[in-house]
Amino acid sequence: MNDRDDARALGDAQIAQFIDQGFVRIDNAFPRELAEQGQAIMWHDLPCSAHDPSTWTQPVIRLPGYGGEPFRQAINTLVLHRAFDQIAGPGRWSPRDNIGTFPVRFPHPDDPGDTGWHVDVSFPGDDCDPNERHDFSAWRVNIVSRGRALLMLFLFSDVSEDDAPTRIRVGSHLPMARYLAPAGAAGRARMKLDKVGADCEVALATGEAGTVYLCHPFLVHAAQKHRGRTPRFMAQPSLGAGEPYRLERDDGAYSPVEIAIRRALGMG
Ligand SMILES: O=C(O)CCC(=O)C(=O)O
Repeated sequence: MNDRDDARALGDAQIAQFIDQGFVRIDNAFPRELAEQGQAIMWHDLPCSAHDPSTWTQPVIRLPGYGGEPFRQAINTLVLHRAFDQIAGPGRWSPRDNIGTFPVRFPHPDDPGDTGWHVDVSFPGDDCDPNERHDFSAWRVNIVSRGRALLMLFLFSDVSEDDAPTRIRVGSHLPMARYLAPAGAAGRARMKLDKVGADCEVALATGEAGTVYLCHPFLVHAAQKHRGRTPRFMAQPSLGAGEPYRLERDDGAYSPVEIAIRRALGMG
């Protein structure tokens, strides 16, 4: 391995997979001990007991954003920073200390009511109230993913197929780019994405605690009901943008996120 390889977290096949499929899974992206410490903090904040399933009376509880340790360390490991450089491009993402919210999913017979196919929105439209901090219903996404470099899934518990892994439409970032392109810089809000990528295979975001999925911001995904035995802890922070993505570059230094969008639009 030479010096250049040393600074790479992902191999060429993983980068190619990201471009084609819209995501890459990184095992051991952060230490399991940090996931365990994070879970302990969250159990303290939850209105139920880790040791008594009879107290798990709701299918999902959304915990508010977490910052500080151990969350800050989990989102800032060397391997992740190197992968962000490789996927989003150096200077095109901004580091974050806060890991955001956790939709904690519990084994429960009720439908959680939040399992629709979607992409995560990334910037407020002109019609949004600048003082409103919780209502994202009119937020937008545009063809250069203004404000969002990546979608990320951070597993803070072991997630098997039954433990409500996030569903991913493999390769759906490509039709999603074609859906966004005609809307230009203004982008789209209040999108109904049931049909976008509906013919794509579905992958499940499973893995051990410490696994991270780096996803193209246009990847269509959805939650699902928990059918297992152990509550699922997963954060889904955005990676904020640094220098905005661009679809035309004189030097041709496109990042894999940009390459995927260009390919979808027949530009590269
Ligand atoms: O909980 C999940 O598996 C995904 C949740 C999600 O995508 C969301 O809340 O935006």
